[in-house]
Amino acid sequence: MRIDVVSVFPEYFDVMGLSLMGKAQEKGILRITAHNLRDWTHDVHHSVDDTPVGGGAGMVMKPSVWAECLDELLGLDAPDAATPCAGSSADCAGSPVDRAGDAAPAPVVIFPNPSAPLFTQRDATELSHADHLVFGCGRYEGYDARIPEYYRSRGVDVREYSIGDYVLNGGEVATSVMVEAITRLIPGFMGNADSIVEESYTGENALLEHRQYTKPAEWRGLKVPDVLLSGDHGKVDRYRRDEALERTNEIRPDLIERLDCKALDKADRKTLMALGWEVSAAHPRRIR
Ligand code: 6GU
Repeated sequence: MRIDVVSVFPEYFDVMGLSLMGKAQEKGILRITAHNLRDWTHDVHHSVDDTPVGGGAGMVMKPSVWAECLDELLGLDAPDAATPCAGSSADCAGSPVDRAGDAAPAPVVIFPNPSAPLFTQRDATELSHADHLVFGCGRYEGYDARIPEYYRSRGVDVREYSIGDYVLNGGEVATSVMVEAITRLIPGFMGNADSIVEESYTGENALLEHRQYTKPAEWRGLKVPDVLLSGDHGKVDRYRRDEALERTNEIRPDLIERLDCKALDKADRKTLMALGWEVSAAHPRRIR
């Protein structure tokens, strides 16, 4: 997978050479390049932003600089200046994407945006199958809305995502989060594929994970639950599954509401009923 990250602070992404992401790059299954958006400016001040049309606080990243950058990274021809893009998308571009090289795989462009839909494990899984991702990190009050609009009109798959209900100073940290969530799902990235399957939020029936313990069996007066020491794998699995259901019920009941009842076994149903859920419809429903 090729990942291009564009930011006015490309140094933010130096950390991507560390740990598993660094190893994946050495192994050649991943290539991450951080670019400085100011490299696509032409003025002496290398300015990338301007005041918001309509007024208001802060600065907005202007479309012209982003377009030169994205045209280059996506291998798109700039439109003829004499025939500005207007009207239907078919008028302003070859169809659907007039890219320079035919064989290049379709890239996905992602703009982190706190006012966009939430990025989920489902998005991470889908994007882990892409060949080329381009992340555009906004700063200040954001970026001109015509940037994503224009590239969509050229047939590019453009996504905007928020990583949670809180405000960050820019898209850099959000990009780091998404890149990590996506790249760890690339086949060959992790040593042990099982450790992906068992994690929270993975698969259709997402539950929070059970708690983990290691040795010693008693530490500072605190004991590991006896059942985990029993050697009975069936009992251990059931104990962990019940704990996952109980913790999810407590912390994230919204995830219980999304479970597919058909995918629950008899013991799951019994546990959920004891926790106050009705499990005979498509999804659990709280009854007490
Ligand atoms: Cl994607 N960007 C910024 N600036 N803040 C955020 C975010 C993104 N997601 C949550 N907060």
